[in-house]
Amino acid sequence: MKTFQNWPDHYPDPSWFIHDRFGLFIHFGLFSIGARHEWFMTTEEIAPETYRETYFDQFNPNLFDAAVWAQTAKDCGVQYIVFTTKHHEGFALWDSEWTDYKVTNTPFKRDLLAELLPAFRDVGIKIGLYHSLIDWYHPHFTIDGLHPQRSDLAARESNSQRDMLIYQDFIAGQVTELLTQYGRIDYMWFDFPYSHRDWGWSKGKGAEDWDSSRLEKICRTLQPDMLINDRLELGRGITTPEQFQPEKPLEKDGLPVLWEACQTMYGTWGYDRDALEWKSSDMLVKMLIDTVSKGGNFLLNIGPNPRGEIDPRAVKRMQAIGAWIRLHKEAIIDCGPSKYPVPKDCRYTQNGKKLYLHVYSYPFKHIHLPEIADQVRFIRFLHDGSEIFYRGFDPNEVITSTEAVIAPNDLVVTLPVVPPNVLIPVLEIT
Ligand code: H79
Repeated sequence: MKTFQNWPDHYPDPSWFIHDRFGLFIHFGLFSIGARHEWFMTTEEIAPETYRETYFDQFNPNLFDAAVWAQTAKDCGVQYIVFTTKHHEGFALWDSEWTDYKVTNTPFKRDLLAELLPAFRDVGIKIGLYHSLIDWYHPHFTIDGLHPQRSDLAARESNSQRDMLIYQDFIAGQVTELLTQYGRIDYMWFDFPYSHRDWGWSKGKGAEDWDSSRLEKICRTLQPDMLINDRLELGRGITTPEQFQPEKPLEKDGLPVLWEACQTMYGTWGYDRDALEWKSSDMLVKMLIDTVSKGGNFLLNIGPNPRGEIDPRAVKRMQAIGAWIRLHKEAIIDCGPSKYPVPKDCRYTQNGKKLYLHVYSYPFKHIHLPEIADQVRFIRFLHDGSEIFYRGFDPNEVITSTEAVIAPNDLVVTLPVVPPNVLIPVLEIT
């Protein structure tokens, strides 16, 4: 097994995660009804009681069909999901015994999680659970700079009556339910905005506040094979940069790091009706490739609407990505970075001896591939399997040739003038 700086020996084998490379994040909750930034409870300083009065009785996603979500995800080519069991707002999407602020008490009545997970397992997609360490609803969660009531002095004074030890039992209890009553869980994704601990009038919270060691122990005991992200802030677990593509493979102390790029389609995570910055399908596929070329997983987010349907704008992108993946799976799944110098506007991914060149910007007929000639026997387009001609160094070449002189271990491939009809063309180099 490969060694990663953030994956200790006593943690379970993460091979499936590295193999799978592509997951789907799903953000769903009361915030979906607000249809704007999923943090609006905080940014608009809406008190928990007001938020509950406004949205709780409106939660009724009666078009929700777990099988449809699962099939849409399957057709998109994702291998695992991460689903929000509880976001910062504190609303539970399963039938928790620890709270009455839960899906089964809304007009919807059904245990959404209990329907969701089997549907995804049925189509062969693995299960990750997102769970927020922050809870803006729980009466014992102390008010801090990220809390909706941060500027409400009377509310802040209530901190003297709030006891995080009680909250610790609550979150431990809820996590225990999730890991005992819903079958095999493959991945636990705790959330805390760790880069924003000093936001607002007081410091945010950290590992001591929710007793991360206890939560980790619960995970390790109840689901020994389950992977876990690093937001318990214990210095281990999968690193999960949000809406940020690193420049090169992540490493720490000279060792590679297990990591996952978490990306949105339009900048926020929940259903955001009026979002303007929708990324194109082309850009999303490029981000997927870029991530794998740097040794990471790509976790692409959707925010279903309050009727329980995936927005057509998201479905369109998922279908386009799926169409690309159908023809280019080999260049993503089980692939990682390559050591060869990469040509301009391209990315390499590699699986063993198979090398894949992803062509982001279609060139003027030729691409120069440095330092690779001695490795190459055949080059073809991946999408249709057709042969691509290439030439290498020729000691007898006349310098006045109209073609560039090629360095000894370099190759030049000749692409057809008319680009193939795929989002990103890929050359398979063997
Ligand atoms: O669940 C998604 C986000 O809601 C959550 N994590 C992902 C997976 C997340 N939490 N924090 N952050 C993302 C980044 C924090 C941004 C903040 Fe802000 C800056 C919080 C407060 C200032 C953004 C801007 C939210 C409110 C204002």
